Amino acid sequence: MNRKKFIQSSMLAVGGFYFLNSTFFKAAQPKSIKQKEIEAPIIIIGSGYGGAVSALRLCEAGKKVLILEMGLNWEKSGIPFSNLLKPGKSAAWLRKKTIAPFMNLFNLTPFTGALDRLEFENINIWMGRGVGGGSLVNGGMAVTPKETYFKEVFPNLDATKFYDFYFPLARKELKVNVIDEQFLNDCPYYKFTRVGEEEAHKAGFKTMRVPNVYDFKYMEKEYKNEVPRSALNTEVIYGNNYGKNSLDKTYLKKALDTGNLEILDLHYVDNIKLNSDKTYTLNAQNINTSGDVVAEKVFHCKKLILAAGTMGTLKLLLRSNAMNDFPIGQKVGKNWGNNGNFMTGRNFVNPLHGGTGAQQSTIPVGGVDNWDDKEHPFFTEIAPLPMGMDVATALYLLINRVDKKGQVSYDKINKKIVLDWDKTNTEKMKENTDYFIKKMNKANGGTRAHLLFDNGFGANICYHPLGGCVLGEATNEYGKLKDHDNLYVLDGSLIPGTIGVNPFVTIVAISEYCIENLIKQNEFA
Ligand code: FAE
Repeated sequence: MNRKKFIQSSMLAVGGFYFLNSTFFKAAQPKSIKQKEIEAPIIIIGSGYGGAVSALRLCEAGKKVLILEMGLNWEKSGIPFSNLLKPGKSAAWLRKKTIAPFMNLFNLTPFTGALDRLEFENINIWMGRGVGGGSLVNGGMAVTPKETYFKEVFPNLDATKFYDFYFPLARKELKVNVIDEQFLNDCPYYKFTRVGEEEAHKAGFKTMRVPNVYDFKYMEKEYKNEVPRSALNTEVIYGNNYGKNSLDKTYLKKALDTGNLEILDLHYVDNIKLNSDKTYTLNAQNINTSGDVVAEKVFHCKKLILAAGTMGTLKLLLRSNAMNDFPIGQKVGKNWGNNGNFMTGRNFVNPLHGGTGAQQSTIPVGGVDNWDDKEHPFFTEIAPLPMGMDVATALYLLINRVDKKGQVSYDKINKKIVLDWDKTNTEKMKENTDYFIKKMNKANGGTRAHLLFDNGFGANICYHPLGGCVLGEATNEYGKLKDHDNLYVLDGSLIPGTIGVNPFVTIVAISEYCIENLIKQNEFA
């Protein structure tokens, strides 16, 4: 085949061939499926944080980059995101029911929505799908880790360089800002934060203001009804139509503006092959918004960056290894963690004074910082619960240390990834949660929210999967995968399972550090 032409199309036999390759999508009209061969110098799989950072820096260096993203380009599609009270197209990735952490009472018509959930025996993992990856659905909390913990997690990195340069750079590019204290004190939509902080203080905990990428000036205008509402209209985990500086508005926009980036959305990469000339062949499926395969595509590239998110990258590596003898070292799949995520809640919170508020902003701005407590180290977000009525319930997402790491592997027979993770991995997290809830209730009244999760303990809720392809272990010091000359991993899988706070600022900082050095070393020359 001629690989010189940038784009070539050819009709190939389908039928049996297609079904062998397919993982979970179905063919729209099998007879009409075309197989296309496409060549690009640099391909990035995934358009989340790691992918967006790599794309921008490579494009700025004058390189032509192609991003393959399985989710939809929401901005281009013109399809609005739905809110929590009226879930629609964006609410779930090809599901018949919503997949929020609880209260999934809504039926859906399957659509390539922005929120996806991977289900394992002892843990469910949520992630974003679409151009912008997790930035489309996350709470925007932009937290820089504590320097002492960063040093513990990454003993080989120059922490001073990170705190002086890469973290500030990440915050600037992501447009991180902080809510105005007066607005926070006055706005009824932040009663849940005010109550949460007062109660935490009463219980003897320290609180902290949490920065965010949501534009708080925009939110102030929302409140005054000067602009369309988003955070104040229960929009968040199914996407925000306004206000949030997701990656499509920051890194990806800048990269596209260089003219060097092309993004193909609704392109799912199923597996990768390493060719004898050290280039890569990618087998991909172009789907429509119902999940039907409309074209089988084969991409060829000299340089490949895996930025499919922790679970996506691990699946690609492990599946390609099982299918194509794709070389991966012993360390791939090891050192995985849930970033200590543990969800919990309290009922009968502030019942005599209007509970936590009937109207709540979806953007968290407060947290309890108990990290320095030797016995019970944790950080917890004071999370909103915007149900459209006051339920006098406080919701918390704790972030703990991960004392016992998990492992990801591939089950060849059932063709799926397997996660070695059970109750023993979350024991200490549960103990911390119990301690926190008891202390809060003792000082303020209230009960553990027994009807939520498993009797109030959400050990199985994970928003922050990290690790499995750890920097300096499975890769070299800048993310180049061991045993490869032309493949790099740049996403959450580089972080060894824990970072002590919400992770995207760290993912961006690490990606900036890696891509800068890879470019300096002429890896993409
Ligand atoms: P990610 O952003 O997940 O991007 C990976 C991309 O690759 C996605 O767009 C996928 O669709 C795409 N992809 C995967 N597999 C394939 C394939 N085979 N072919 C083509 N494309 C593929 O990766 N973090 C914070 O710091 N603050 C928060 O407030 C926060 N809130 C969160 C709330 C929710 C509900 C969730 C789910 C996550 C939250 N996170 C938060 C976590 C954060 O979004 C996550 O750590 C990052 O998005 C991970 O970034 P990556 O670059 O690793």
